[in-house]
Amino acid sequence: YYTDCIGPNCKAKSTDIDEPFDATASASRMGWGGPVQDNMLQRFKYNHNDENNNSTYPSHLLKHWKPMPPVREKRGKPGEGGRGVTMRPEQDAIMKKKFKENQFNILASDMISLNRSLQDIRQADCKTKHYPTLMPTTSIVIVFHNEAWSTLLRTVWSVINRSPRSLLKEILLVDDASDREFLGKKLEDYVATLPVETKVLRTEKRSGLIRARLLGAKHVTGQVITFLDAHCECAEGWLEPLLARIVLNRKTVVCPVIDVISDDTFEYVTASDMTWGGFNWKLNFRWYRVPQREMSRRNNDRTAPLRTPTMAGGLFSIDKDYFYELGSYDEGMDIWGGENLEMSFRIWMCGGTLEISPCSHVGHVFRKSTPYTFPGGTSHIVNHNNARLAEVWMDEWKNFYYAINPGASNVEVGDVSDRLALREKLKCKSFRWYLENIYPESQMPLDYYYLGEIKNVESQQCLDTMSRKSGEKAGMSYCHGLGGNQVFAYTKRSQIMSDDNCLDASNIVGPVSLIRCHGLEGNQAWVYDLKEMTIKHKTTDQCLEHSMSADQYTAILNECDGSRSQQWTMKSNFHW
Ligand code: UD2
Ligand code: MN
Repeated sequence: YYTDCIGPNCKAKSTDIDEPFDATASASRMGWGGPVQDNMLQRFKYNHNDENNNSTYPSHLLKHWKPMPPVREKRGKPGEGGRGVTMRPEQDAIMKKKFKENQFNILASDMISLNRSLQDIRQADCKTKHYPTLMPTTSIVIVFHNEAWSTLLRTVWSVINRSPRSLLKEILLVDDASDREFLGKKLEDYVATLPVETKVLRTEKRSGLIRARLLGAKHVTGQVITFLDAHCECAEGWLEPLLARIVLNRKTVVCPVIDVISDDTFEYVTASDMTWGGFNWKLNFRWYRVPQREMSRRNNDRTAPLRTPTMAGGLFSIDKDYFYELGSYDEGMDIWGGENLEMSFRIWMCGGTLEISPCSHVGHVFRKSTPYTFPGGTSHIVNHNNARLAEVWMDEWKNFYYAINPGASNVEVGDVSDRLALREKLKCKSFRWYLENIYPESQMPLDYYYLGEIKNVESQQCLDTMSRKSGEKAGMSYCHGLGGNQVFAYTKRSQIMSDDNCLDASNIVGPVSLIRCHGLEGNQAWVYDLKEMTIKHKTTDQCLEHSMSADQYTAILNECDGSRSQQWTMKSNFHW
């Protein structure tokens, strides 16, 4: 997925909005008579600016933040410069055995220095950007449950090595009831030797990442909270662009571009800065390509902050006071999941801004599955968290979630009255407003006629995605009435869609397929005729038919002939 940028937008010339700036001259204009001292910055309470999203920082107060003195490149040592490491074949067996403990290759991580260097992977224009002279301090909050020693401490070292000391207030490590011995006293002894104040906090019992972050946030003394996962590496210049946005508007929540640290070799691989965060009906966070609309808003400047509908969740900076004003996190959410979309919706709907800063890069080890336990069962917990966010923030669009994920309707949501009261108190806008203004490209149709199963009159079977991927043909099967793969929305844009795929007639005659919705009508536009009960392909005027001949488990496109195999009902028999 993380392909590099292709297509016309990528070549767009970046225009650097910042003017050149002489820090010394400006400092004397401010009456300081010399270069800005680090301790002055620390005491400065930056100017809160709430309302004006388009404000710019006075250019005479901008400076070029000098890069940290680079960590001495230990050429030849494994993994330096972000390179991956390779294992000797005889290590294969033990590597595989130990992989499960963390769901990444711990042998590779252990071979690499905690202090390893990385390439400066930023776009050229990012390296010469000027940021406000006076910026808030930040505390880094890293929560973990049974994280490996080397990944956790490489995260910490990357913060120390690549953040301007004047901006870094402290590092807070929140141990969420790990039962690995080395995360006990030994960790405390180790962090006591670090050059930046680093504390270890501990939850009394397993709390999940949401409540663990809340514990960390409580101890923050900096002006901004910056959250990181426990298996990250911050790249050169990662922090300044995040804090600079908060200076301009403290209701801006800023994420870095999340690069990929290979779970196998620990190679640092740059991710595309042309993707933003979205979500599907199942309420999974997903990366999608940034639409031209947003590119244009940024004048095709690929270094300009990108407004994103949602964030991945683990890596972001937020003004501390704003974090609490906005309702911090939903404490009713357990272990993992849901909090990222919950906070994304809350930010946008309640008057904030959520951005990705393309000049800020932090690597993260993406894992294919989770290494730790979910007490009570993974799907139960994730469904519970997602149901809470759907109930509080999504208005009628919560039905898409319950329809495609029937298991979630039975899950106990718990009390959400506090969160609803918060939404009231903050006078947050509706989910429709969010879809219309922030995320018109969403997979959730704004207006739709129908959400439910589509049943063939003759065979009494239902259209079924069969969990197939985009590009494969649509299926037909016994109507089970449970939703899931048999749920379709018939939208006012004439789509018949299931999650992010649409019924598509790319074969003029023959089976119809399910293809990623493009919203451009064409092969994906259908008209349901209530009286004739036909589903007609708009451009060819052909009818959808349950093929009973060669392959009876598909729907095909055929000349309309009035037969019962071309009649369909759209009637809902779901209870939500
Ligand atoms: C992503 C986010 C993660 C979080 C999650 C949804 C990124 C890079 N990661 O999943 O931050 O938003 O989506 O909830 O955006 N942890 C605990 N206690 C627990 C479980 C986890 O402290 O009970 C820690 C864990 O050790 C890690 C962090 O929480 O440091 C995030 O967990 P993850 O890395 O398993 O989540 P990830 O990256 O799959
Ligand atoms: Mn993670």
